[in-house]
Amino acid sequence: MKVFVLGGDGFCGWPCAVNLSDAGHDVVIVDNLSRRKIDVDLEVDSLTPIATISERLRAWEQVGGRAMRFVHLDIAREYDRLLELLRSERPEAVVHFAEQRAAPYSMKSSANKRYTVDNNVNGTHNLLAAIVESGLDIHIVHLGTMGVYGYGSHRGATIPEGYLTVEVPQPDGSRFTEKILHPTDPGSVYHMTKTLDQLLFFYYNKNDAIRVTDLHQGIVWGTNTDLTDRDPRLTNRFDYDGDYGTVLNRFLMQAAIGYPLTVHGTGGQTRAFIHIRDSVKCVQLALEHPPTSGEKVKIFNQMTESHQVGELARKVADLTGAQINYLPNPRKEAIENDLIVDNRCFIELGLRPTTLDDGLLAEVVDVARRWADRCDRSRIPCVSAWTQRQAEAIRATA
Ligand code: NAD
Ligand code: USQ
Repeated sequence: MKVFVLGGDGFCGWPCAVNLSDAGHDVVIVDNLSRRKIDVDLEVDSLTPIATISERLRAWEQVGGRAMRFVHLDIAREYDRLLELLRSERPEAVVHFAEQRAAPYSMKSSANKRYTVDNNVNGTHNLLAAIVESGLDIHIVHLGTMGVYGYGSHRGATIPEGYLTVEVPQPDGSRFTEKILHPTDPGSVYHMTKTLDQLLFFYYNKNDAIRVTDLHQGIVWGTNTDLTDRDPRLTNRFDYDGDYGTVLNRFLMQAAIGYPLTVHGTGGQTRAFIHIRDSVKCVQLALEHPPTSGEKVKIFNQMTESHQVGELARKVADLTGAQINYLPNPRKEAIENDLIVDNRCFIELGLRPTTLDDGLLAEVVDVARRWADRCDRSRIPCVSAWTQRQAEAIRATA
């Protein structure tokens, strides 16, 4: 099928595009390369050296991959070009990764907050409006986040896949049951944009019968897939800095360079995780099992296991001998939370999860060790504070 991969030059999007191409789909990558420009502005680089998008596409063809095309387009700002592209190419599906995805980056300043909201909400809305205006029946597969459910206490309840069944009391004492979108509880401006995306999908699905699969993805760890490992020019990015690096990959890189693992607070925060290889498989499964016409938004929890941050640090320390440093938390978040997640949809579709205990931690340590000399240690601390209070606590211990 013809598929657009919006944000196909990014960390999750690039291995996904390559995988879909390998599976026989006709892939068009649409990206404004903003992530590469943010690296330049932040004066930091991916730990792994990454080739330009043209070199990536050439390398993919040279290793025998089906040719992919690239369109340089900003989906949040270039509505007319996006509409024209949909009309001329007539894709059957669009995989939407094209958002500013870092919570700390979104909290750095009011300029960053406004950029994240403008970029993410406009981008998603432009896509929906353009699909309606094109008159085409295009399935959207969107990368959302587990963070829409929030990380307060769920009091031991299992987080369902998107919808919660509630009982509503009536004045006469009777009750009716209804399935509603699970209440949202975002923990950053970035996460908030994902909860707004959810509402946009709900509305356009109801009003225009747009078919949408929203993937509530956990934190992605790992770097490469078997396909991006085929040639150094296909290598995926590895973010380790305080703004874009995510917790497990950061710990693995820190262990590799002998930097004490940066646990925020007590490390009692529990989060959901998924390996990049499984992320790529899930997107393919979602694409190949679209909602039927008239079906409400399909929501899958795209995660394979939950862990506490402190427990992850201890695992990495046991594996590598790293020291652990408990730091004042720059974020305003619960000190500790439970997280029990229903992920049956993907398991029933045949996903066989790659777990942390499969020895892959060691594999990532190898990636991190290999490129350790590219690390700028001064960019490791997380300095983006959620409020003045957190900023003062960080300053006091600096
Ligand atoms: P990334 O920043 O590496 O990739 C995003 C890509 O989208 C970049 O190539 C960027 O240039 C492009 N982009 C951003 N705004 C755009 C615009 N307006 N027009 C065109 N292109 C634009 O991020 P990622 O880690 O690959 O994340 C991709 C998606 O997956 C995001 O929506 C993110 O919220 C979601 N997600 C990521 C993780 C994770 O751990 N990385 C976890 C859960 C969900
Ligand atoms: N953390 C540390 N030490 C660090 C970095 C982070 O203790 O050095 C803690 C944070 O305080 C937080 C947790 O680890 O409690 C997760 O932080 P993270 O940066 O790994 O993940 P997060 O900000 O939630 O964002 C990432 C992606 C985002 C995606 C989200 C999925 O950047 O795009 O949506 O994971 S989820 O976490 O399931 O919401």
